[in-house]
Amino acid sequence: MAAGEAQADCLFCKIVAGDVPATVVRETKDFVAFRDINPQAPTHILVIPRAHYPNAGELGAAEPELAGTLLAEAAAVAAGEGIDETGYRVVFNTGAGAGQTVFHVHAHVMGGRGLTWPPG
Ligand code: DGP
Repeated sequence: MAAGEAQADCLFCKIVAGDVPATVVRETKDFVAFRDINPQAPTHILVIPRAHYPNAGELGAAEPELAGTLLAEAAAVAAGEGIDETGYRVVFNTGAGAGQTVFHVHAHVMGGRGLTWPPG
């Protein structure tokens, strides 16, 4: 298996391929951003690279430029949703113990309400 290659059993690879429907808010040649099916804030978007990496650390190690651009994409999504002025949060859950349930790296971009710290 080549690094970044689509995985047949990966839900987010299926969204990238258009085989599972999603409410897409932004697409580039490298990224897809879509609404979370179980939103935890009024605005809750997932930003994913089209390439398959299991988590943010593995993406950053393999493709640091793509990982950096993912942060710019998250900011572009926040601006597009109008939450950049009020503040928003970008989260990468990494590992099941931290709540990761889909093992295709994704940035949660959340805003539209006050966000407390520390998170749960
Ligand atoms: P995490 O727990 O960090 O791995 O986040 C996975 C997120 O993916 C979670 O917030 C719910 C969301 N999700 C799971 N299945 C689907 C789906 O089929 N469609 C969409 N849009 N989001 C999904």
